[in-house]
Amino acid sequence: SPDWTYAAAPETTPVNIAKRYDHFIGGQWTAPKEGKYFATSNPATGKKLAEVAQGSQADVDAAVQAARAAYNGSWGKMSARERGKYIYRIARLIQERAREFAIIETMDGGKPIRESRDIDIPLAANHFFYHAGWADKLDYAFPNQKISPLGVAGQIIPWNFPFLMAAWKIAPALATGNTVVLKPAETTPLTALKLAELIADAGLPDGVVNIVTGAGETGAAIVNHPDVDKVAFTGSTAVGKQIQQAIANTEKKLTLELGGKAANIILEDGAIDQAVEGIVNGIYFNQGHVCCAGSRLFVQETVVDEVMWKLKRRMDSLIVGDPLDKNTDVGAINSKAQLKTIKKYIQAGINDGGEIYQPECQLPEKGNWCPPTVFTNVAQSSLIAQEEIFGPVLAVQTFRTVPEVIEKANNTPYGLSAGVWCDKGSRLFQITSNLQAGVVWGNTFNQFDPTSPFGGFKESGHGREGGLHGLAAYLNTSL
Ligand code: TXE
Repeated sequence: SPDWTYAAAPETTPVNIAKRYDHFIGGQWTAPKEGKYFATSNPATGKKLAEVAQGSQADVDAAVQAARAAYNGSWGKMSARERGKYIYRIARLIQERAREFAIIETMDGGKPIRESRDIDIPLAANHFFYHAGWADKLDYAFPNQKISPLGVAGQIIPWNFPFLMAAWKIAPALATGNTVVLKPAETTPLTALKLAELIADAGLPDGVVNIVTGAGETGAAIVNHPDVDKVAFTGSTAVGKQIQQAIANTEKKLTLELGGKAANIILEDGAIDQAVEGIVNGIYFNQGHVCCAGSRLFVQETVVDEVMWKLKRRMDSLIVGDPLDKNTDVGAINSKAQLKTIKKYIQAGINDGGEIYQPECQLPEKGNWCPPTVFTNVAQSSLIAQEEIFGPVLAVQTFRTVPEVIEKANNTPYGLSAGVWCDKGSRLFQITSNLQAGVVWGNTFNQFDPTSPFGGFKESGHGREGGLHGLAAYLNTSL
C-alpha cells in the first residue's frame, strides 16, 4: 500500500531528462571510451527519450577500478553507522523526488503511473530505509560471526522493475559495506541514471556506486571481470545459466533471480470475489512483466464457471492505454521484441486448442500494446502452460482434488512463487507447504516487503533478496 498520497496527479510534474547520459563512474559522469551511445524510447509512443552510453570492456574496467578504490578507501574504512546514514539519505531523497522518478519510470518502461507512483518508487525507498537500519546492527545482532563484506559487487538488472531492482541490489550491498557496479537493462536505463544523480546529491564517496549502461555484452564484461567478487543477476533463466557457467571456475559469489511460472490456486471454499482481484493483480499487474506473475490459474472444477464469469467481467473493466494516465490499469509492453514474444505465445495457445478471451479495448495506434488475455481449456502440455510468457496472458486449468493440484502446480521447471485461495487455514498450510516455490502467498498475491526474503527454487534461481537472507548474500558468512 502507498506510504504517502499525492495532492495532484503526478503526470503534471515536469521531469528533467537529459538528451544524453554518460556512465556514472567514480562519482563522475564519464563518456564511453568507444564514444558509442544507444537510444532509449517510450514504449507507449515509440518516441526517443534520451541517448545512453554503450558500455565497453574499457568502461567496465574503469567502473570496477573505481569500485575497488572506494572499497579499499573511505567506504571500506567507514563505520557501519556512517554507512547507514548515507543509505538513509538516499531513502529520503527518493521520497523527496518520488514523483519525478515515478514519471520517468513510466515513460521509459511503459508501466502505469499508478503502479510506479504507489508501488515501485515507495517500495524502493522502503528498501533503502530497511537496509539503512541494518548497517550498524549486524555486528550486534551476530556477535559470534565475522561480519565482513565481499568487496566489489557486479549487479545486472532487468527492465520490468528498473528502479525497484536497482534498490533491491544496491541497498543490501551498501548496508553490508560492499561497493557496486550496476548495469540497468538496455530498454530502461533512465531511473538508474537518475539514481546516480541522487547518490551524488547524497554525498556518497566517489566510486561506491557506479552505473554502467549497455546491453548483454556490457553485462558479460561485468560478470567476467576478474576483480568482481560477487555477481547478482535478475533476468532470464537462459542468461542466468550462462552466467553460472561463466563464473564456475572462479571464487565469485553468485545470486540468481530468474524466471517463473507461478500457480495461482483457487479452492471451492476460497473467497471468489477477492480471488478474482488476486488473479487480476497476479497476471495483469505491470502487463505481466513480473517474474512471480500468477500466470497459471488452477480453479477447482465446482467453481470454475463462477470464477471465469467474474474474471471476464473484471477484465472488461480494465483500462488499457496511456501509462501516464492515472486511471490506466494496463500499460505498454516494454519493447517490440517482448511484444513479438507474447504474440508468439498467444498464437501457440490458439494452435494448441486453448479458448482465448480478450476484452475489447481501444488500443493506441503507436507503441507496443497487448490486451489482457485469458486462455481456458489449456492442456498441461501446451506451451502457454509450460513456459514463461512475461506478458498479460493467463492460462487456466481445472482440478478436482488437492493432491492433483499440488502435482500440477509443481509440474514446471520453475519454482519462484505461488498463491492459494482457501478459507480453511489447515488446508491452506497443507497446500502451501507442499508447493515447490520460494514465495507462497495465502489469500493474496504479489505482496512485497523488504523484510521478506524473495527468491526461487529449481530453475528460478538461488539466493534470496530482502530480509536477513538478502544481507547474507553480500557477506563472507551465512547468518
Ligand atoms: O532478458 P535478459 P530479456 C525473462 C522473460 C523475458 C525473457 C527475455 O521471460 O521474456 O527473460 O528477456 C543482461 N551476461 N525475464 O532478453 O537478456 C541484459 O542486458 C550478462 C525474466 O530482456 O536476461 C539485462 O540487463 N548480462 C526476468 C539483463 O541481463 C546479460 C526479468 C536481463 O536481460 C547477458 C527479465 C549476458 N550474457 C526477463 N545478456 C525476471 N526474473 O524478472 C543479457 N544480459
